[in-house]
Amino acid sequence: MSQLPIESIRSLSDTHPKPPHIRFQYGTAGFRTLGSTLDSVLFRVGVIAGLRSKKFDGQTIGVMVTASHNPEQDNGVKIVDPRGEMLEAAWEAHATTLSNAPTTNDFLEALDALVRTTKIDLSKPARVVYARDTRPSGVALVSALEDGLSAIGAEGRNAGVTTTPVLHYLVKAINTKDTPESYGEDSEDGYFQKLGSAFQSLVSGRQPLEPLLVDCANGVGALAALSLSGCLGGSLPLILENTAIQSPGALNNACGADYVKTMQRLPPSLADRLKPGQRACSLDGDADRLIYYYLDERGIFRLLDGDKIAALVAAFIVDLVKSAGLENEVKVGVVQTAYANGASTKYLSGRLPVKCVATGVKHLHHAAEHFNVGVYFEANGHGTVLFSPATQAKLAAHQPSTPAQSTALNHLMNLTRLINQTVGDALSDMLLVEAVLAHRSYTGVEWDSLYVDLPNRLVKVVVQDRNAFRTENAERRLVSPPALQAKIDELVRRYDGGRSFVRPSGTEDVVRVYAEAVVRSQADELAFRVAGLVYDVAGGDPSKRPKEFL
Ligand code: 16G
Ligand code: MG
Repeated sequence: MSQLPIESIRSLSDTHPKPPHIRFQYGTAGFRTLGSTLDSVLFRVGVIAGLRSKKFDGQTIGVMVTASHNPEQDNGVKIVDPRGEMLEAAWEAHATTLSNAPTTNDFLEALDALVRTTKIDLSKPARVVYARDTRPSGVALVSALEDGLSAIGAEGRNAGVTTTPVLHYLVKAINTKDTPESYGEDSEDGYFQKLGSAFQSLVSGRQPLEPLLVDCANGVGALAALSLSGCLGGSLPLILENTAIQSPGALNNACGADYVKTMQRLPPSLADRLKPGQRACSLDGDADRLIYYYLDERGIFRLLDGDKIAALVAAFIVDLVKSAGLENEVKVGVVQTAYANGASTKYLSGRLPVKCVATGVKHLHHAAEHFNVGVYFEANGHGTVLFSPATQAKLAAHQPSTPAQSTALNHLMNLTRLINQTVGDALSDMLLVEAVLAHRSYTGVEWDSLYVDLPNRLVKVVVQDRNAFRTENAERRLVSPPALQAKIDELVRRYDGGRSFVRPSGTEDVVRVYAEAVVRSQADELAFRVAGLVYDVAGGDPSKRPKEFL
């Protein structure tokens, strides 16, 4: 058995010391914090990714340097497993432990323990593909990562500046290259060509689409959307907005999917740009979230969030499956979280199976794998559609018995090429939405009217210890602190169509409160009153209780 290259790790690790007094955590979306504190983490992630690759017999592992929708000064890093999926949970814990080893010696000891407990054969090769978004701190962080890769002797491939979903795609494409499961050419251009050709086949013969305004959040999505638009052959005119990737501080600032969904309003920069009735969408800072919207004829902002996307797409796929003559063989299901608007759950569960899981892409992704076709979206715009391998084989083998069946089957096959199967991609999802709108001849108005959202409100509460909050039933109920859930239930009963839940955030040191009700003022009041209950039980100093918590 080979040994860890102790000396090479030691000398490079000493140039990337861990800052004292900071505790890092590989959370829901990897490590994420102030970019200036992450140097040692990136170095160590390089070493860990190398080991993870050895563990998989030299298959390529991905590393993405991004902090998504966070402000520009933040940065982060996440590891992508060989099939293009998020890192396995057990290794999230290993990554956390290794990132917190105080000294180089402690780091080496922890590495040694990891190699022994997970039985890694160090003689195997290691390959890692990595990319970053447009954050200024990314340049130095990538070079720390490269030091980590060289310390462990991993072969690195720099995919440059690209989106999170492209990096996930690359991992899968590299690992399936020249195999029967080949996922496509292993380059960004190869990916966009694949999406572009699937999209053009899907919309050919339909009415030309009106131009779509795309808010690129002043991030990497601007570059990606530009490349993608070159692969669409004019089938979808894109008007790219918020593309200032060089302007300091512009990233995600008053724009992007998170801003639009949280504020439930138009990015101010689009105020003079969007005409009533025109469709627009916002990407987030690493282009894995998508939110649509439009202004109605009175100029009022209307949101088409992840729930509306799920409703649009799931109903379309169900219809295609039926038209292809496959309704008895291919079952479509939907996965949501507690944040899904109650009206969307009602709309969907009247049509197909709907499952609710805990927040975070990996939970939705895994649940969606249990369906033949699993449509999953978080209300915040993360999501995709998974076609199980058996279903893909079934589509390929199915003999249509009428021309109509054949057309529907073709559309389904094109959807499997259009939709990113590794992780949600804002740009792939955008093409998916546009293809469905073209098929249905829907404008934003008709899409919006599939169901009417219940008014809802999200509130953050700063508490002394968010770990005191524990949930069950896919985060819809609290089991601790004791007795709090009973008080929430008591309150919710007083509101028409009321629903509320409380969960600790996985990305910020706060507790989140969600509430919805039939009337806007009631949704707001319910959210603030539940927030008040939370504050009283766990917030600390009563004199600091926010006054809006009634
Ligand atoms: C992360 C998750 C997202 C989730 C959000 C919840 C990924 C790639 N991202 O951004 O899915 O909705 O966290 O944040 O998994 P919260 O726990 O702070 O509410
Ligand atoms: Mg993101």
